[in-house]
Parts: sequence; C-alpha cells; structure tokens
Amino acid sequence: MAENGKSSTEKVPAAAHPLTENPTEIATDINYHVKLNTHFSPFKFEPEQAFFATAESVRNSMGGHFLYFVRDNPKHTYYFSMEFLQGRALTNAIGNLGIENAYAEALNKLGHELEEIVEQVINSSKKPVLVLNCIILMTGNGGLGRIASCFLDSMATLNLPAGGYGLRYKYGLFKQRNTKQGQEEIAEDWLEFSPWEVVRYDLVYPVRFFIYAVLYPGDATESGKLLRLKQQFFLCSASLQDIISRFKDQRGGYTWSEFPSKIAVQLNDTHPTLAIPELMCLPMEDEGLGWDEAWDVTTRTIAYTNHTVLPEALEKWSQPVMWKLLPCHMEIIEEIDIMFLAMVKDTRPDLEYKLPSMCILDHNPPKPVVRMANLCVVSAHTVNGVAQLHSYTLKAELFVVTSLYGPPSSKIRLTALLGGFGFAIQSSFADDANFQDEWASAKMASKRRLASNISCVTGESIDPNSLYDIQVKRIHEYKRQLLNILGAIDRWYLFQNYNVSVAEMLIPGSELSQHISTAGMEASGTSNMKFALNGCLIIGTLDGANVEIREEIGEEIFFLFGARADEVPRLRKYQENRLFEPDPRFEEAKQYIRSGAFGSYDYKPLLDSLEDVIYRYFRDRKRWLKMSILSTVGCGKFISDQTIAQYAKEIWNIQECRVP
Ligand code: CR1
Repeated sequence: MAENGKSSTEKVPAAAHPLTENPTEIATDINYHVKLNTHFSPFKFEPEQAFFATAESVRNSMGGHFLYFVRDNPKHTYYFSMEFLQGRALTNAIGNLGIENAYAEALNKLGHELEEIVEQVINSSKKPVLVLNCIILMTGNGGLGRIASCFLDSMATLNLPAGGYGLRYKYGLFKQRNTKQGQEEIAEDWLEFSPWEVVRYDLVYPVRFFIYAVLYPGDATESGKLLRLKQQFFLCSASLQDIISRFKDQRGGYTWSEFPSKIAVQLNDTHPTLAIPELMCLPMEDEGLGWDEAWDVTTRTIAYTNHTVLPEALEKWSQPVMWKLLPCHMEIIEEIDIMFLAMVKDTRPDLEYKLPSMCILDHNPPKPVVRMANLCVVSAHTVNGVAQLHSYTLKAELFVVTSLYGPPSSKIRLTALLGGFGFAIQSSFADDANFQDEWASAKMASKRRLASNISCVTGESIDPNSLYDIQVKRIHEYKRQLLNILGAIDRWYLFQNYNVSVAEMLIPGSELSQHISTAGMEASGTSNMKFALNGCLIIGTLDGANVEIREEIGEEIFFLFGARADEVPRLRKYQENRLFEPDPRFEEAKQYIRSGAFGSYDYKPLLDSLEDVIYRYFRDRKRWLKMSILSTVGCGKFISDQTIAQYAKEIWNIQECRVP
C-alpha cells in the first residue's frame, strides 16, 4: 500500500489489449503493467508508477503498427535530424490515437487524474531564458527540431512507410534558470524516466567514433567542435548502415541500382550532411561499387531541406579537422567538388563567376572550410526551403547554380499545434453571435489556464481580460526582440522555461503575437503558424511564412508591420548615412532604460502607431473575435499533415500503406 493510500488491485490480468477504447479494459491493462513492471516495486501505485504503466499500456497497444510495413516492402522514407523536439509523448500518443477520454476515465477508476500523471514527465525542451512582458527569449533552435517531431507524427497519421533517425543524447535537455550571477543551464538526465524506449539488442553497427554525451557541445572550443562533428558522423553512419542492412534483407535479393526506388533520405538542414559521402563510401568500400554507380545511388536517394539563409548559420567545417577525422570522406567530397566545377564550366560558362561562392571547398586561407550546404545542394536530387519567400531567396541569391538541376521545390511548409480548438470551422461562422460566444469562452478558458500557470511560476497575477500579447523566439538580432522590448517598456511580466508543454498552454491563450523579424531574414518561422491557427492575431513583417499566412487568412486580419524585404537594403543605406529619423519614442524608451529601471541593457532602435490600431480593434470585441475565427479558418494549409503529404508525393515518391 502506498503512502497516499492508493494501491494496485490484486489480480494480474492475462494479457495486454490492442487499442481498446473501453475504460474498464484499459484500467485492467494499466494494472497489468503496474504488476509486471520491473522498474518499480509492485506495491506502489503513485503518480510515477501510474504514468509508467499507462505509457506502457499505450505503447504496447500500438505495437502491431511497428511491423506492418515489413510485409509489403514498399519504398520508405527516412528523416535524418540531429534534433527532435518532442512534447509529452504520452499525451501526444493518446491524443493522436483519439483515446484520451478513455484513458482519463480508466485512470479515474484507479484513483488518478490523467492531467496529474502526465506531469511526471520531464518535458523535452530547448533552452529558454526569460520572458519580459510576455516576450520569451530562447537560446538554441526551436522550429527545426519541433518540425522534425511534428513530421514523424504526420507520417504516422498519414500511414506512410517512413520514420526518423536521431541520436539518443544522454543529456538532451537543458533546464534554464536565472540567478543573480546570470543565466544557469542544468543538463537533465532525461533518459532516466522513459518508458518509450525500445532497445534492439540485435542491431549493432560499427562506427568509428562514439563520444556523444551532450546535445550542443560548446562550439567555442575545438574539442566541442570535434565532438559535434563526431556526433553528426555517428548519426549518419549508423543510420545508413541500418537502412542498408534492411535493404539487403528484403526478399528476392537486391541490386544497388534499385536502392533509390526503395529508400528516400531527407536531411533536416545540413547537420546530417555526412550522409552524402557515407552513402558513397559504404557500398564502394564494402561491396566494390564503382564511383558512378555510388554517385547515382546517392544523388537519387538524398533530398535536403535548407532552414536558413543567414551566413553565420550555414554550417562550415574546417578542412584540416575533416581530413584528420574522416580522410576517406574528404577524398569523396573533394572529388564531388571537382566534378561540380567541371560541370558548371562545361555547361554554364555564364555562371562561372558564381563558382567562388558556390563551390563546396573554400580554400581561402587562413581557414579553409567545407561548406556543408553547398555539398547538399550539389548532391541532393531535391532542395527545398521552408516558405515561399525563403525558397525564392535560395534560388535567386544563394544557390543560383542549382537551377541547373531544376528548381528547388518552393512550396514546403510546416507545422501546427492545436491547443484549444477543433478545426472543422467555416468562415461563415465568423459572424455568428453564438459561435463567437463559444469562441470567446474557449479563448478565455485558455487564458485563465495560462494565467494560473504564470502565477504558479512567477507569483504574478494577470487579469484574464487584458490583451495577451506574446513573442516567443530564440534570441537573434534579426528577430528584433529588442525592438519589441523597447515597445513593451511601459507594460510588462515574467515567465520561464519555455518548452512544448508551455507552448500548448501559451499559444491557445494568446490573442496577439509578434513576428517582426527584419524582412528577408526569417526562413519561415513556425510559431507564427501555430498562433494564427489558434485564433491569435499576428503583427508581423512580410517575412518567411508570414507572407503566406497573410495570403491565406486575408490581409485585413493581419497587422502588417515594417519594411518589405526589397526595401531593406535601401533603408539600411539610409541609416548608414544617418538620414534616418527614429520615432521619438525610441529615445524616450532608451532614456527610461538608461535610468536603470530594468538593469543594464544594451539596445537597438519601436513599434509605431500600429499599436493604437490594435488596441482600438481589441476593444471592439465582435470585430476582434471575427478576426480571430477567420485566422484559424485560414490556416488549414499550415498543418504538418499537409506538408508531409506534399513531401511524400513531390520529393519522396512514397505511398500510403494502411494498417490491415
Ligand atoms: C529558421 O530560422 C524556421 C525554422 C524551421 C530555422 C526559422 O525561420 O522556421 O528553421 N532555421 O524551418 C534553423 O534553425 C539552423 O537553422
């Protein structure tokens, strides 16, 4: 008997149930897992045990799904990513399977609350820092890893023969807190408590290095860089060996030339680029495949998604380091570069002047580097950006020469995260008074939930009738948090530790959200889609996916801000020549900061009179609600299921494969 008086029932049922929706049967099944679980003492049934047993019950009931692709041997897609930003696996799984209510009821029968037990999980998250006036600043990437996880969910939803490969980091997560000494990051040993892992003892592949303890080892030190490179190679090599071994195991034997008709590999940004030379190297070394054949297999298998145009974010590896660590792979990369240069000179002499920026190996002293994005662009059969404007920039400015290979697909979009609302709404509902009332009360419930959480975390109480105006982004100058902070100087709050679970509460609870990056800099943005989908109005620049969101939902319900991408260069010049007169409120806000009211901040130039418009709209409740409803209605195209269906058709050439 546990201290809290809860105990498991005495009978051990005979077996687990496949995907039942009957609460009584589920309760029996959970009990079965409590009894047979070797991780906890059998007499306890506290929230930890309940969580573990529930997760195992759900996991086992999904077991059959893992096997069904083996039989038909269809073409598979493998998504390679150095990051997967998962939310709560249990809530996610039962939500997606539509068995949330059944499990909640079953747990009730056993004396537990579903909401309470899911709190047991350490929430997979990236590294948040601080929220000022609901501006949440994160370090590290958010979108890239979150997309990877959403994509896996969508692959499952769409019954696609597809999966992901990533690393099992020991310390994948960082809790972040602010102390008087500054920001502190604590590594979280998240693996301690994961009922979702299944170890496959029979699958072991030799990879030359394995020192991979931390997600983003400090890039500042050489050893940190080396470790990161080793992690990347480890991911690529082990994953490809696994894929190749499955390919060879197929019935009826194999020939290498049919590999690309059985396998598609998608590289999530350049982090897994070493998959390119590794896919050349493995069959050439192990099976004596010739260069031409290996190149053909590789280029027909690999596709690449670019996530950024910022020069400092485009990965480059030191040539000497690569030669030391991966000499054979460097030989292959060098050969690909030579081939590429010759091909451009041969077929497009008019583009030869672009080669210094397009070639893979940049030999310029003192730091000769390998440009990973260029290697991907040269070798992948399809390259895509993550929003229309971004794909256009890639083609027009960054990778001009790639148009040799046909245009990169330009219509790839991302993710969505539904918090409070269903999706079967039509625009005709937007004016319906009853529907507006329901909408308002759903929003109010989400705002109260968020307010109560903020109050727990910070002790601050927030009036649920106020306008909830949110900006959540990793810290970067182009995202212009400083601009927002200056604009927010006379209105403010505090929050911490942003992660997927916080997002699930924060986004539905928001009414206005800031996406004000300098136009042309944000490849896509992903939270903009989630906010808009949840009926939160966007104030934003014509940048990344904002452009398409505005197009979809209608320009009259998007608060447009700032200059267009094509105006930015002129404005920069203008500012350089000191011809630019900032709004006097910039000066006032800066004065206020200098007075020491917020500690010692550094800053840059403020939201304009747009805010007056926003507050006027917000006070007109009917108008605001209508805009909020229309925002959700217009966001259908940003659901990740749509994106993945498009990838499956246009890039991977794979088909749905239904569970019998
Ligand atoms: C981009 O900055 C985009 C995400 C997901 C980021 C952001 O605009 O929404 O990718 N890029 O596509 C990135 O993390 C390493 O590059």
